[in-house]
Amino acid sequence: MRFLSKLAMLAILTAAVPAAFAQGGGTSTIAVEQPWARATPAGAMTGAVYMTLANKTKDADRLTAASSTVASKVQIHEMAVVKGIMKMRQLVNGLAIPAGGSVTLKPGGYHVMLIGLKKQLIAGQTLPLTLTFAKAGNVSITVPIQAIGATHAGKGGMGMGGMQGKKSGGGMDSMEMK
Ligand SMILES: [Cu+2]
Repeated sequence: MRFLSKLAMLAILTAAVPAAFAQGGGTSTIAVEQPWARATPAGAMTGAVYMTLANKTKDADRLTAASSTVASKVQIHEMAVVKGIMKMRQLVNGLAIPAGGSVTLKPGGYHVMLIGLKKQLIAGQTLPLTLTFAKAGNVSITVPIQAIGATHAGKGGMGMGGMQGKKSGGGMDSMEMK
């Protein structure tokens, strides 16, 4: 019964958060701020989406999954330098968002990976993305697509070309898992 009462409490908390906090997710307790995706070259099979996730509650939450109609598969990835080489891996347990804190997904770090792109991502257009949180549930957002060279972090270098290179060096499926 403890689980049920927790659920009820969550429902109350959720209802108390103004809808304006979340783009497109009227009942979410996670704010998705400044989402953007990087445009892709013709024929690219992967893309990346970045954003800041702000947790407005006193409970830690977790981004556990994502989906989009423009990709056959969407994963939560981390990019890190391992022995001088930039590598990315899937965060199979999701991405933690601390209570009252925020996590920024940006080039060279965390990102939402679009795998098996069904269409080219063109700058100036948008793509739909649904994020699934352990507690906040589903949040659907519209993600603006920015030019290939765009970077909000102020440091370029990790373009889609690099990701494509990774792909040819073994493929996404053989990527090292956590
Ligand atoms: Cu990735």
